[in-house]
Amino acid sequence: MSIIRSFARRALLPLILVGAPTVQADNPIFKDVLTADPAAMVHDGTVYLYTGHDEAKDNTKFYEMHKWLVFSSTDMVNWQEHGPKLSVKDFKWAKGDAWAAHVIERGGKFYWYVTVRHATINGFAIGVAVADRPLGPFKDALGKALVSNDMTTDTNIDWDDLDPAAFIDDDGQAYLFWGNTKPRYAKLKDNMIELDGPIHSIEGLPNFTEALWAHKHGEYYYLTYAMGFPEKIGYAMSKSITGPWEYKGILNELAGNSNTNHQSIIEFKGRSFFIYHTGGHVPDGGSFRRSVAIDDLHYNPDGTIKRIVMTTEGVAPVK
Ligand code: FUB
Repeated sequence: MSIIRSFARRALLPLILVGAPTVQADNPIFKDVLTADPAAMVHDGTVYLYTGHDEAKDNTKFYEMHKWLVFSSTDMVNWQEHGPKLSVKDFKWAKGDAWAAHVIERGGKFYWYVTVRHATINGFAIGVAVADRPLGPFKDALGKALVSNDMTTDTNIDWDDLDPAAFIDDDGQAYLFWGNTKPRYAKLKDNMIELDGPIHSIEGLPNFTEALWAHKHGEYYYLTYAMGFPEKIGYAMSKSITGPWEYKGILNELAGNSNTNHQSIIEFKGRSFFIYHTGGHVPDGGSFRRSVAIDDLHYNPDGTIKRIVMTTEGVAPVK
């Protein structure tokens, strides 16, 4: 980065932007609020970024998360903060833990799949809220969980039903991916708020921990996911969204001062982006005080993905 550009970004831009609800892109991209578990969606020339919100006062305890935040950008550098748009309280059947979530559009409606702790069924569960616009207002679409721990009794942990990620294939069939320890998916009905058939487990994702994300690029489908603990991000490829999946290697390194790394991958105006979290705010950041970062993602000619280079500079603006 040239001195002039560096000076402009560090000194001039904040002055120019005084009063405007925007922030710089340098990683981590949001300095004034803690963000985790990013899920990005491109809609009508705008990137909407939905995140969790770490509220733990220090790193000695555990996650403290009650709501989800929304940000938007048209260039991946200047972000507008829209504040919290959904909270655990919007799901009457849930009792806490606004963990990882994902928003997807279908037929002009926006479906926000969330991880929460169920109030009456032991363990984590997945709910879904719906809105007519990307910024809401969102409301619980079902009045009950879409997936609860009693539907997946083949594991002996109660946190295996978390981190939902939806995907709509070219033929219009929608799928929901999720899981901790055991990766799972099920078809969604066209209404996006009911499972359509059995819950399947996914083979071919070694060392799977959590944070499934499904996307397609060219002729290939990709499943990225957090592996091991502390987490690296690995990925697998397939010619079909239902597999078989072939593991292709590590995509992103340990996030340093965060045990988790939770990724989201989008294509926007001809470029690909890897959006993830780190323990960003050194020295008060860490595993329970995380911050979202964005770096470029590049494919090889054979469809495999180059290893991510995590930076503090962040990405150049999209034109
Ligand atoms: O934010 C809470 C949990 O940490 C998420 O559900 C996981 O993906 C991990 O990032």
